[in-house]
Amino acid sequence: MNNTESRRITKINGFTILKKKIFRVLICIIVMNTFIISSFFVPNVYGLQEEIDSEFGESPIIDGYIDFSSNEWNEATKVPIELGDLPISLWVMQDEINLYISIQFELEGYAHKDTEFVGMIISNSSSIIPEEFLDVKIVQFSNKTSNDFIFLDYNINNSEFLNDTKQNGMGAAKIEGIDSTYEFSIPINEVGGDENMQDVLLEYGNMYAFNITYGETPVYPGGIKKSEIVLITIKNLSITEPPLWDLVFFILNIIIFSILGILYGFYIYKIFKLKEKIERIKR
Ligand SMILES: [Ca+2]
Ligand SMILES: [Ca+2]
Repeated sequence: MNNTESRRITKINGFTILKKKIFRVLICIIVMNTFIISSFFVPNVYGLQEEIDSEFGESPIIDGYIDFSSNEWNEATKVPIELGDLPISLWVMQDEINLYISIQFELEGYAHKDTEFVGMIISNSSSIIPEEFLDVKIVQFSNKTSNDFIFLDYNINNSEFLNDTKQNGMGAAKIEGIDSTYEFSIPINEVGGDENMQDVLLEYGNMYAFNITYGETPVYPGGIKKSEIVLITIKNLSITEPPLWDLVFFILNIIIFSILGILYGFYIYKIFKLKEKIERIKR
């Protein structure tokens, strides 16, 4: 190979390396652009909804009255949210058996209708797609002056609100002057009327979408005038267990698995010994 040929080959190799480098840089640019552009188009499922973590606390009395003298709802997670153009206070807490939700807002006297209601349409999961909302709890006023109301439990089938065969949970409310106070309790880990899945099963540690609704006429869902979806996470029961139990459980696990390991080792050892014995007899 003469010098000219050698220079030509070096040049070709250099050009090939350069082409490879350019190709790699181009691939990197395309991948980065695809990532950046796609991030604008991936729907942010949780981004728009307020996320609320439930807190453990002393069970409130569901009577439509917040008893501050007994520190009722003291441990609740309290968040302000906008129900359309209506600012409300949303309080969330739980004990071992129920999730508790309180909704409070102010309306001028003339704006409080006799048939005011507040409801919660509950999703089967954290998904906010309409098909996932299956369970409805409503406190419906029939007369605000005499404070007459009823608690209603519905299930949704093809967008139609159907009465549950059995009501699960409780709800109560009070309208005093400009103040409306609603209190709800919903069982955790319990399915009511489960033959037809009439309630959503709220499980510890899971997040659920709640559509908080306000309306003025007892027609559902047509009477709903304002609503807002929030995501509520039910706190895990195990978090409240004393750490001592976790430690005891951990130690017990180690002991049990150590014993099993020793027994298994002994078993293998015996098999080998038996094998040796058989071979000796054969000889
Ligand atoms: Ca109360
Ligand atoms: Ca229901």
